[in-house]
Amino acid sequence: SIKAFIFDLDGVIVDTAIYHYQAWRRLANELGFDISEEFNEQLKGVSRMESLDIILAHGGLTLPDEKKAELAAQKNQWYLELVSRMTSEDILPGVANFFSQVRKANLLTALGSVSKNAPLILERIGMTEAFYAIIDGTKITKGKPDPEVFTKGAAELEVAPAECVVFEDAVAGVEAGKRGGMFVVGLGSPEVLTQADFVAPSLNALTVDEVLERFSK
Ligand code: B16
Ligand code: MG
Repeated sequence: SIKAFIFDLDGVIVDTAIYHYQAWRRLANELGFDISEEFNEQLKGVSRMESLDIILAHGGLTLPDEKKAELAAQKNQWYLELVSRMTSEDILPGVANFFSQVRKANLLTALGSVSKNAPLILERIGMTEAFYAIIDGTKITKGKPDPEVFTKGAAELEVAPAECVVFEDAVAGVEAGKRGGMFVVGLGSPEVLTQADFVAPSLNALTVDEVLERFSK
């Protein structure tokens, strides 16, 4: 039976993708090219350095590692300026209600985010206490679509992967959950999140009972 829900952060609990995009775009512009919002889609759920590599390739640039570290740090500084203004108002619609149902159902909760800034964001929005386990970018060696971020979450909760449901908005994240042996609810479009067990537009469109019924055998 299902014992735990594991949540992605960006795109599920909050929408920080827009801040990542603004900061990466500022960096690309300084380097002499631009990135579109559509291009930004492929950066969702991908680690900071991997994102930088994708952006530099898009701009046709090859740079030494020291320069890349400098650029990633600059982007993060701009990103943090945006994140530091976040409050509980930035929690996505339906999240608070969904979490109160999760508590009533006595389910365990974990965060599975590749972001090194995840703990800071949870503090800003006042949701640190909503998670029994927090797995972030500092605790993993491989980003999504590797399942590490989710399997570590299950291990910390002391539950089996088959007892977990992952909530994910990114293609790489859905793949990570499936590779980890978990049930995956995709949040977004079914045409995009084809590997998910089922897809809903957002947590606002779901009830905990509905999710549990889908995966009860
Ligand atoms: P940081 P998630 C991911 O968060 C973002 O989707 C992705 O765009 C970002 O590059 C990555 O975190 C790393 O973030 O630079 O803050 O360490 O979707 O796994 O919650
Ligand atoms: Mg996400």
